[in-house]
Amino acid sequence: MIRLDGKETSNTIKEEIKVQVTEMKAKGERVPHLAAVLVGTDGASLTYVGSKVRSCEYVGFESSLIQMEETISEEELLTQIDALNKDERIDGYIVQLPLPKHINEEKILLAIDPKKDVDGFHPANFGRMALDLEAFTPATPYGIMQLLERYKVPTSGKHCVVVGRSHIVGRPISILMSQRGPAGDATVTVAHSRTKNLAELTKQADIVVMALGIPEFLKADMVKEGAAIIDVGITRVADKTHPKGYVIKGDVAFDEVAEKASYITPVPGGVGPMTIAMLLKNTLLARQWNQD
Ligand code: L34
Repeated sequence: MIRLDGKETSNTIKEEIKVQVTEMKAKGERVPHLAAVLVGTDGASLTYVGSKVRSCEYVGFESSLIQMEETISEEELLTQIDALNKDERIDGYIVQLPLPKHINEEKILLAIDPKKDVDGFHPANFGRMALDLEAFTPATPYGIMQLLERYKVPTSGKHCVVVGRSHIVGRPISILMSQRGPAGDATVTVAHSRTKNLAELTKQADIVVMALGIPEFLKADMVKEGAAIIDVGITRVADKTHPKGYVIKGDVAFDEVAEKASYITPVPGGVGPMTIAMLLKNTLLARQWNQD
């Protein structure tokens, strides 16, 4: 069993980006600038956005964190987005999800200039990605593709079962893995809450991508011997014995599934850190694609 180490791989990618930033600086070029909009004070969102900003500093990017009150109106957020679209110093930005319930997420994502949409959530980017055109690829699926590619996990002609159909993970990874190219050429099945006999499907899979959000849902008796397991789940489960008051659980019962797996991503330290690294990669691409 080989652990797909997202922490280590994300560090490698950050080093690669850092080298490119140093070269940009040496040529007198402006370095990439990422902005992150965070609405409210959700603990997990604060952690993820904080990590994104710190990683920018590490690789030599400029970064801006825009924190807004939980109670702001949709109008106020749209005004902020308009300002970011117009701000020539900002190469790319993200609006951290989830947003408060009174704000229409779809409307917000549509307002982001596709050229600055380093999350790749705008329909223009998502559509371009699905049509094999140059586009920003959403960071989490992009990170999974990088892990598969860098660890040379066989995917061509393999049966991949994706569990979950979210716009951020399940849907895009199912498209990417069925496309031609590295980490692609797989035969993909998308399973979701209405799927019947899920275990029958996952047991046939050479690769399982779990993006459901239910802690330790995938058990050893649901997977084939030698399968590759990608765990995208990241749930904070209350645990008073821990200093933070919670532990982070993936969608996979790691210990028992690891015994049967050929490859497996841990949680934490798997897909999560890769998401951050690929956001940086997209910001570098934004800088390169939108040269002034
Ligand atoms: N707009 N919203 C937007 N873009 C995104 O790409 C995200 N996502 C998801 C939530 N909302 C978003 C993230 O950034 C999930 N996500 C994310 C990012 C980083 C990590 C997990 C999820 C991560 O670094 N995870 C660490 C543990 C961090 C902890 O201590 O909680 C890990 O090792 O898995």
